[in-house]
Amino acid sequence: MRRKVALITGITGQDGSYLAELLLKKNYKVHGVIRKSSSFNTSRIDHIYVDPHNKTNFFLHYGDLTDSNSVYNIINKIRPTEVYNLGAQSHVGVSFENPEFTAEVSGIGTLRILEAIRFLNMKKIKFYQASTSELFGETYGKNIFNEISKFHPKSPYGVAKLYSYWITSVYRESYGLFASNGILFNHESPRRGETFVTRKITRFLTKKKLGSKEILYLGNLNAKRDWGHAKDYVEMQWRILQQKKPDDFVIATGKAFSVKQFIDIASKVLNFKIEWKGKGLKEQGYLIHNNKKELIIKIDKKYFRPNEVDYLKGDASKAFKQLNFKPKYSFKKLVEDMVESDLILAEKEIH
Ligand code: NAP
Ligand code: F7E
Repeated sequence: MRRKVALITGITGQDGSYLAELLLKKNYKVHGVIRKSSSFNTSRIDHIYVDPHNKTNFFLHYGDLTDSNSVYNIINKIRPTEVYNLGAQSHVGVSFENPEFTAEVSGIGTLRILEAIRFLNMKKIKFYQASTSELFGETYGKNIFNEISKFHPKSPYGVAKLYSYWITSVYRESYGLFASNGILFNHESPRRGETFVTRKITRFLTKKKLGSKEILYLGNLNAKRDWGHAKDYVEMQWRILQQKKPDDFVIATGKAFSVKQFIDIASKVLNFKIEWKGKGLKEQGYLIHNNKKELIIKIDKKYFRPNEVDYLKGDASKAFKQLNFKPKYSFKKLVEDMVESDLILAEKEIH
């Protein structure tokens, strides 16, 4: 049997880096697509990179999801057995500022890969699409979403991903491709981008622990999300492609916490106590320590989105049953992992 060869778009991102590690451990040859950038963008994968002049199972290729030729050429050259499409403009807030770019990358980018697979007649490739809980958006009175819930995206990002979800399904049904969607709810880790709310909070609080004088400006503190750990979730991406048949799966923890609750729990890990005062745009967070009160968290309107998704909680029953999904990280363990890692980073930055 041919050795498994994976192609990962978005390999420099949070999930791409964990997935690459996982697949290397499983003895895959792993190829990743990286974008040309004027400054280094490979910090999450530097530890697994080996100069290709030496023996390695890990290879990087310049390409871009907005460039059909690069997508086609890479797939043609590598002839992967599995393709994980994790590349995206993945920031919901930014998608309102760059909607067209978001559509090109997070929507049409998926079509470019599927078309390359079809043109090359590589029907044996297994294709994974990184779909998202942002497909849901509106609750319609329900407090939990599964594979058959109604979609109603609320951002250009959500709409771009909706296109990707459906084109994946259409190529599966029309051309018999092994093409599956993982509808993943929020997942975080010490490698989460620093402009996503969880990492923004853990970076801030850990620097505060070491004496920083900064103030944290946030948007909607009452938004609730179903937060899991990226390490648990990339394992499910792999398992989705190991199924006998292509299919779509929700991956979620089934528990939702607010941004404010995330702050409270992260603070507790650092032996901090936060006192909340005021309401709405006037809400403020005070750090209580040594009998002193310090104003450390304020609201800034600019972090609200034009259309907010207030509440997301997932029902992953199908994944629990079919993929034997058993997350290793609870919400508390996830927060602890992020805080502990950012504390080490903050200490390094000081010295
Ligand atoms: P991330 O950290 O933002 O990583 C995104 C990756 O996409 C980066 O490697 C980025 O490259 C790459 N990328 C951006 N534009 C590209 C382009 N034009 N061509 C090729 N690659 C491009 O995202 P993540 O959190 O790992 O998420 C992975 C995937 O899952 C994304 O598709 C995301 O939308 C989806 N998703 C994420 C979550 C979550 O909670 N994390 C939940 C559901 C779905 P650079 O490093 O060069 O920017
Ligand atoms: O926001 C609120 C914000 O940007 C979470 C992406 O991985 O998960 C992610 O999208 C919540 C939202 O993630 C700030 O309004 C408050 O309600 O961390 P986030 P997201 O929008 O849920 C989904 C599943 C994906 O697919 C996406 O790719 O927190 N919030 N204050 C804030 N958010 C940010 N970023 N910054 C704030 O200051």
